[in-house]
Amino acid sequence: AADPKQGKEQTLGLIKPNAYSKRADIIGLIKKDGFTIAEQKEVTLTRNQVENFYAEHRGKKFYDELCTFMTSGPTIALLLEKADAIKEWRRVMGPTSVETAKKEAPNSIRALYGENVTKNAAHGSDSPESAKREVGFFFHVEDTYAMIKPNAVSHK
Ligand code: RTP
Ligand code: MG
Repeated sequence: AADPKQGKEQTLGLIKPNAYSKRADIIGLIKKDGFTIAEQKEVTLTRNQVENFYAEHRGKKFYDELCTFMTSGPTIALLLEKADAIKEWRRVMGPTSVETAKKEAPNSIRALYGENVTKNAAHGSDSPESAKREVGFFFHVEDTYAMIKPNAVSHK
């Protein structure tokens, strides 16, 4: 979501479980690249949470392996802010495939910290709509979702 006051955009970044031990290095790169980390949270995702987060991939051949991996250890969730943050963060992460990342973007996070296409170190939202949904998944749900999801506003 763009902030008209600063011209900045928000996106959801994840440091996936395989890169948790490198989180300090990765956060250093993120800051060096000019992102503001507006919020940060450490969470070990449950199977249910991952299946919901990655619901768009349900039924694909990599879905089960992806969900198992994402519950295998702690994840760092980051609310990132920068001009054009969604595209910028995906550029900094590099291609999904670590093999491709190493060839085409050797300084990218996935080239440096990914192990394979599943354990590829990082996640980033791919559109303003998914950024809004994914930021709400980890942060301030009351601000982002309650407005549009009728059954999330009932406190009775
Ligand atoms: P992400 O959603 O995690 O930012 O990654 P992405 O947009 O670059 O890739 P996407 O197509 O959305 O896939 C989500 C995650 O699933 C795993 N994956 N494995 N074995 C495979 O062929 C395969 N393809 C995707 C990766 O962990 C990918 O980041
Ligand atoms: Mg994706």
